[in-house]
Amino acid sequence: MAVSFLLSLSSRFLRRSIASAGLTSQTVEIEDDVGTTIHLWGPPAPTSKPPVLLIHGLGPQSIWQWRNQISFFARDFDVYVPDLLFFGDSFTKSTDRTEIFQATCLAKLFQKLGISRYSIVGTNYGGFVAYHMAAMWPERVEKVVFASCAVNMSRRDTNELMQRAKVEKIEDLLMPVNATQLRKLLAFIAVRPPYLPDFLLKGFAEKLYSKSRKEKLELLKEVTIGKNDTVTISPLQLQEILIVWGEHDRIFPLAKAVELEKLLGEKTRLHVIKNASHANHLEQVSQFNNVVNNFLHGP
Ligand SMILES: *[C@@H]1O[C@H](CO)[C@@H](O)[C@H](O)[C@H]1NC(C)=O
Ligand SMILES: *[C@@H]1O[C@H](CO)[C@@H](O)[C@H](O)[C@H]1NC(C)=O
Ligand SMILES: *[C@@H]1O[C@H](CO)[C@@H](O)[C@H](O)[C@H]1NC(C)=O
Ligand SMILES: CC(=O)N[C@H]1CO[C@H](CO)[C@@H](O)[C@@H]1O
Repeated sequence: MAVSFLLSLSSRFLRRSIASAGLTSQTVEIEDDVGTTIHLWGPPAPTSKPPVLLIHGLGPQSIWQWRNQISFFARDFDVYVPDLLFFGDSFTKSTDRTEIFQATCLAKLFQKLGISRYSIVGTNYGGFVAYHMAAMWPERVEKVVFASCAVNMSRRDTNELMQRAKVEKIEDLLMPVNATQLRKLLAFIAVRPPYLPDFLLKGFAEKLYSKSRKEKLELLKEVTIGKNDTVTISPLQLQEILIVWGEHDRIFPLAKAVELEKLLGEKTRLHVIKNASHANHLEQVSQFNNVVNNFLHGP
């Protein structure tokens, strides 16, 4: 486990496996006046396969987070894996740090790529972005998968999470800087976290969020979802929606998923993955992939 985990963190290893799935590294200027550049992995040109966008969460680089999905979905879909702003090689000169701005930039990206209709799979923070894309452009977004993402969270959920984690600031859990903090985060996102010695965890923690850390903290602070005492989102009426959740998720408890299923509307269904936590797409890979694949292929 530890060996494959370490190997997968190697950029060269990751890039080779992504390249063998037919994806290339691309950089697209979104708006010259604001200075927004998005880096993504995707097919060199659109094919006849349906496009699917995988949006990563807070954490390591996008292709690491989706490393067990990319090749699998690339068989039947045109898979696009963007880096959200201030992750990987994407950045902006704009001072807007909301997830709504991330959603707007991704929508512009796909317009520029000439892709008019696509499905989205978003995990964690990426699900917040997916929600806004689906709500703002229902004619472009076909199906949506919310993977471990409580778009119906309120300030109370955030407070309860901080209590569970015994932290005073949410970034002390979600953006660890040392081995102790990263070990805690791993225990929150995986049922069986990989065992890694402190010196390695320290190295990862130092590397993980050091690039653009200031801006990433601003992103966390400016998320509009979960800032209010009441839920602020409305149901998505037009899309088929799949919610995928780990039974033992300690970031967003399963009860949120059950509430979310009710909230989002009639076209929503929930799949619970047993013996898995927040990072269930990495913990129970084949179940996650099959469930999402069936949903994307479905009517
Ligand atoms: C880890 O970092 C946090 C926040 O900076 C700090 O409070 C804590 O003492 C650190 N822990 C160790 C073991 O260095
Ligand atoms: C928060 O909720 C209140 C009503 O409880 C509403 O007036 C306000 O606009 C909401 N804020 C956001 C950012 O949605
Ligand atoms: C739960 O999953 C872990 C791997 O994440 C595995 O090691 C363990 O055997 C599983 N337990 C059960 C009861 O299936
Ligand atoms: C925090 C919050 O408002 N959560 C909501 C999530 O969705 C359910 C179902 O509609 C609501 O009952 C919750 O209040």
